[in-house]
Amino acid sequence: MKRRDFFKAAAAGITATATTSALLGADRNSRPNVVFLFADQMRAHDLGCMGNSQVITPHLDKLASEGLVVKNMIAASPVCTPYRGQLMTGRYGHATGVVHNDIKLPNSEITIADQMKQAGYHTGYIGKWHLAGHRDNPVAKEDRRNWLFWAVRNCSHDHFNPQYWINDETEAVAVDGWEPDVQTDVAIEYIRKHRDHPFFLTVSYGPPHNPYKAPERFVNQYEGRALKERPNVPPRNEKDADQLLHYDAMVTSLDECVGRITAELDRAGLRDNTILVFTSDHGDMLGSQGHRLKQRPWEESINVPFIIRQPGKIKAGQKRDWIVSSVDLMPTLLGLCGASIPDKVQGIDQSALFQDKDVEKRDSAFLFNTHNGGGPGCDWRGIRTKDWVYAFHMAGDWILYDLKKDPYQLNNLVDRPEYKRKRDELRDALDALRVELGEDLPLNGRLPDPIRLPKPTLIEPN
Ligand SMILES: [Ca+2]
Repeated sequence: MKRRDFFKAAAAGITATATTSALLGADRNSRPNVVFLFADQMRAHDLGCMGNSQVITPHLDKLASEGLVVKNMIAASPVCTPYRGQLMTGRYGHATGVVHNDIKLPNSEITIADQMKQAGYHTGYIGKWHLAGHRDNPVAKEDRRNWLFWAVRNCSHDHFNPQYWINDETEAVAVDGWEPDVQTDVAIEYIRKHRDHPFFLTVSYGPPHNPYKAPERFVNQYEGRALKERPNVPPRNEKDADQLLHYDAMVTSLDECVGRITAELDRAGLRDNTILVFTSDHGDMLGSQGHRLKQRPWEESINVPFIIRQPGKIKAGQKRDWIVSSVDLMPTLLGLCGASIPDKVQGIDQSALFQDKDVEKRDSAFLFNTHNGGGPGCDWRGIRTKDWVYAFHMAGDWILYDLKKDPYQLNNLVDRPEYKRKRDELRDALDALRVELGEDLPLNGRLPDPIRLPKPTLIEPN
């Protein structure tokens, strides 16, 4: 189907669900809208506003200058389905059962869309869902969890051949075009149709997830730029030589989409009454430490972008080193909208912190991964503070880094006797967190792949 025809079908789907919005109750000005945009597999470091001078992200950098950047936004379980479970429920995977990919979110869990709908919002979800317990079939209505407008392909990374199920359709529609562009068309139409009523729109983009292949027009923007690898990437195989280029170019394609959405909010007169978020579910090692993809405790895997703009409420131009966990997103968004937060939520409502009305409540983030669902990585648990990260696996201590002195994690201090005290302190804190959060799952499976670095360096003890 041509992009234009798909757009018409999606617009009809938006109109069909929009008719219910009059029944929801809240007035346009009583609640801020939310546009929650998230990438798949994008690292915090791949943004101009995070100090990366080679990736082209003008719209995201502008958004950052108009809002708040959190530099330590931590994916508590750095892989798709567990992150999405946390985003929906504000609860960790060990509590909901969504501990690895392709697990269905139990219908007994209360979702962010349930709460937003109850607060009078219309809800819309576009893009990748990955909480249905399968990958390719349409998602049953009861499993859409109160997302009223729905244009979803549950899980695919065929970004050049997007397909969607709209609302209750049983047949998928295949669309010509680059997936984020098509999704952004629909998002813009959703915003237009809902400008007179509070809405909560989530767009779950696919890139820069592998396969590492971006459209030529974005790759061309990098012509003449020599892209430098992060200092913790050992030499690549020749076949992977273009990975970083295509990854960065995919990020630039999302940047353009964000630019289109911000322009539409301006045009619709909704800029000031809309909370706009850009983030990602987890990062990508892209060769750092000799590892690829995600499910690792290193920064490239756990630290994700986070920009939030709310004119007049969140002071513009802030860059903060606060620790925020992915499990905090649900209660924080509910808090910003004045919606009620369910009792069983484990995350922290950071809305008052973001709006400058409170002090920091979190000094560490709990990290969890299990390998049972396949994919890279192994079973491990970890703790990330502003200055340190520590993790263990089934055979014992694994990593310890001083992030202030060693931001690229070139010196694993875990076995260094002079850091024993720090290691024990973090391990105790992690043990305490596990008890507090009720996590005691056994660690099984396999040991991690070895760490590979370009060349050893040495960090001196404190
Ligand atoms: Ca993912």
